[in-house]
Amino acid sequence: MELMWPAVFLLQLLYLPFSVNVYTGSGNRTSNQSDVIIADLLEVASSKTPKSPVGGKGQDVCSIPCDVTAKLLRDDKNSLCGQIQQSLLAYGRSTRKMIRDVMDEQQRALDFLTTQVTELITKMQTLSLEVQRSNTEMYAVKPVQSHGRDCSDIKDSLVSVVPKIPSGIYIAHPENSDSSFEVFCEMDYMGGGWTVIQRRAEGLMDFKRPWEDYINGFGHLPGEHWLGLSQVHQILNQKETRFQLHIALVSHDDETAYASYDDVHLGGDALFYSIHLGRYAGSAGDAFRGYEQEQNQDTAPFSATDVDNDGCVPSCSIHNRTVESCSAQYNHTGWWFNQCGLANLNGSPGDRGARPGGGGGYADGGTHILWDTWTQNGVPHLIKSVTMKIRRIPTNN
Ligand SMILES: [Ca+2]
Repeated sequence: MELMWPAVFLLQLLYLPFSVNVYTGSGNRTSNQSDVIIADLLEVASSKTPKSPVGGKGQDVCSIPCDVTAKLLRDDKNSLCGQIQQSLLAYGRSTRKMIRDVMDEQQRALDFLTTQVTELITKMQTLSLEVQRSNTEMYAVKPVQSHGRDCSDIKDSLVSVVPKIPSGIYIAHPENSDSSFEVFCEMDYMGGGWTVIQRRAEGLMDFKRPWEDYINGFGHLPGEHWLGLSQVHQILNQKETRFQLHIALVSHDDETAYASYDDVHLGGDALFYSIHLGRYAGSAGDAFRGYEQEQNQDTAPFSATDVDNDGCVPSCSIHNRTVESCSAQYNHTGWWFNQCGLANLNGSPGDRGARPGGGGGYADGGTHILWDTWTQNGVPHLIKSVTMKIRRIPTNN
């Protein structure tokens, strides 16, 4: 019976340190507490062992000497402490792995959500463009298969046979040109016969375009678009014709203004489609020419973000800023920039709140539609929409 005590204590020792470890969560404290437990157990063992008076009856009931038992217990303690430390290390490793796994899982979930959000934004933009297209197409109907050299010519040829000529898409085939292309004709505005060469409205069409796009045109003819320098040049370059340019502006406050030039023509591709303007008339001011010589864009060649023909060679200082590329400065749009000038109708319509102080001009960083001679209390209007169109000037010949 006496031999059973050490065995029982050993079994208790096997379990106690683990339970202590779980609740303390500290390897150092476990080691100290194991010492205490073993000391307690030794004390209990000695109290349970019947003590006999020295030299009395039953003196040698302790068949295993107490110092041997203590040594066994110490060995077991050391062994258990080692096991506990190994367990703690394994526990730490598995915990770190678990945390890593959880974080990886979270990252995967985040990546998935990011992808979904991006897809939704793309879908929303596509839908917005569709809505814009369907809104504008309701008055464009379908391309009218009438054609002529330009919208003025088409109007002249239809006016005697059609009571009311509708605005919409027609086919232009300029004189001496070997190509024909679609154009949007405004047949109601100021007598009709206008070929639209540019239109900004909602700002959904991206006008940050390379040189090639500005040459060939982009956008939707009934809505926001740029007809293309090549096409405009073909129309303006017809023999024995003169064209006027009309620019109609609408501000975010729904005020309107216009600028008109009684003559306009473009240089060819070798001259980078430089613009040449006649006399100005209008209510918006002559932003093409500006107030000072360096602001004058008349005769300036066209520039885009990838073709720099502007007047900043190699750079110019505008409002204490060094500017090398006006296109880059003006939101990577294309225009007849000089240094850089007060006009850029290819900027973004933007929103009312985007411009500090509510005004226009260079201070906004040049991302907006700029026609900075149109001012109110000395501050340029914030422009919501613009249309540029050309029409033949009747000649006596
Ligand atoms: Ca430059």
